[in-house]
Amino acid sequence: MKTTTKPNKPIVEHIYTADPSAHVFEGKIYIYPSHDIDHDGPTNDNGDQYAMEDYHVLSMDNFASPCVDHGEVLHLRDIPWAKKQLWAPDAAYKNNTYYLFFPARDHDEIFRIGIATSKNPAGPFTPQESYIPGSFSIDPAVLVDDNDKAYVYFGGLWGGQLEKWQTGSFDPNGKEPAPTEPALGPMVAELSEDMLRFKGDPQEIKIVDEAGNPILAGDEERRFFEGAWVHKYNGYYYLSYSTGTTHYIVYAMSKNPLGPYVYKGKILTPVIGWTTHHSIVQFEDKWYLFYHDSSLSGGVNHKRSVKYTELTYNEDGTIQTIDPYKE
Ligand code: FUB
Repeated sequence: MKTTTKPNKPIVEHIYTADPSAHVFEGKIYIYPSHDIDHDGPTNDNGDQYAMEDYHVLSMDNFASPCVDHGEVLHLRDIPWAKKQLWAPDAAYKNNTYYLFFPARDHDEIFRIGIATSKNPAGPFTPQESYIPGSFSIDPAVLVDDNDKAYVYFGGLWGGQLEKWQTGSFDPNGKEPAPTEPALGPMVAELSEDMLRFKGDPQEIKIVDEAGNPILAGDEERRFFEGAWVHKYNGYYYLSYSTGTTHYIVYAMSKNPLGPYVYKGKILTPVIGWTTHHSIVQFEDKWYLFYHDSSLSGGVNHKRSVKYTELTYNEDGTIQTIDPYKE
C-alpha cells in the first residue's frame, strides 16, 4: 500500500487499476476501478486483452491520506451469469444499500450489466443471480438524482458491442453508422425503486452541437465511444465520455438527465495507453477528475493505473481542459 497520494500519480502501485468510478460515501472518497491483470491471451480491437476477473475497492479519507485497498470484493467465479471480462464498474447508494453495477460477458459472450449489493461501501458485494433484464453493452455509470430518481448510463463501441444492438436485439454483424450519419449515443435507463431493474426500455441519448445538429459518426474527436459519466453542477447535467479512437475525455451539457446534451469541449487530453476513462466527483469544496493511464507499466494498454487531478469550472460552467502531464 502507498503511504501518500499525489495528483497525477498512481493512487496505488501494488496492483494495476483502471476505469475509476469515484464517489463520496460516509465522508470518504471511495474508488471503484477495474482490476487489470496480465495474461498471455490475444490483444485486439475486441478488447480481449482486458481479461479482468475481480474487483477491488479503494478508499481515501481525504486527498492527504493514504489510499487503502480493501481487497477483492467480488470475483467472477461467484457471478452465476458471467463468463469473463469484468470491465468498468460503478457504485451507487440508495435504500441503505450500496449497489455495484458492472459489465461482463455472459455465457454466450454477450456483454450484459449486472448488480451486486453490500451494506458497506467497501464491500464485499453479493451478486444477483442474473444480469439486469434487457441490459447490454458495457461501462454502467449511475446517477442518483436529487429527487432520488436513479439512472444508469451505459454503452461502448467495438469490444463493448454497442453497435450490435441498433435493431433492438443482438446482431453479431452490426456496424457503426457511416461517417456522415449521426453517431451512436450512450444509452440511459431509469432504474426501479429497488435499483435492480430498468423501469422501461433503455433510450439512446442524443448529443448535438451548439446549432442542434447531431454529432456525426465520422467526427471522432467529439463522438461518443465509451465510458459515459454523468454528474450535476449548478443545475446542469454534464455527460462526459471517451472518444475512443482519438483518446479524449470530452463533455456535453443538458438541463435534462435524459438529454439531448450539447457538446461543449475537452476535459482531458490523451493519456499514455489506448483507453481513457474517468469519473468526476466533488469532495468538500473542490471537484476532482479520476482517470487512468499506462505510465506505470511503461505503456502496456491492459496494465493501467488510476490517478486523480483537480478539475476547474469557468464562470460560465464550462470545464477547463486538463493536460495530465503538464507540471
Ligand atoms: O477496462 C476495459 C474497458 O476499457 C472499459 O470498459 C472501457 O471503458 C475501457 O477503459
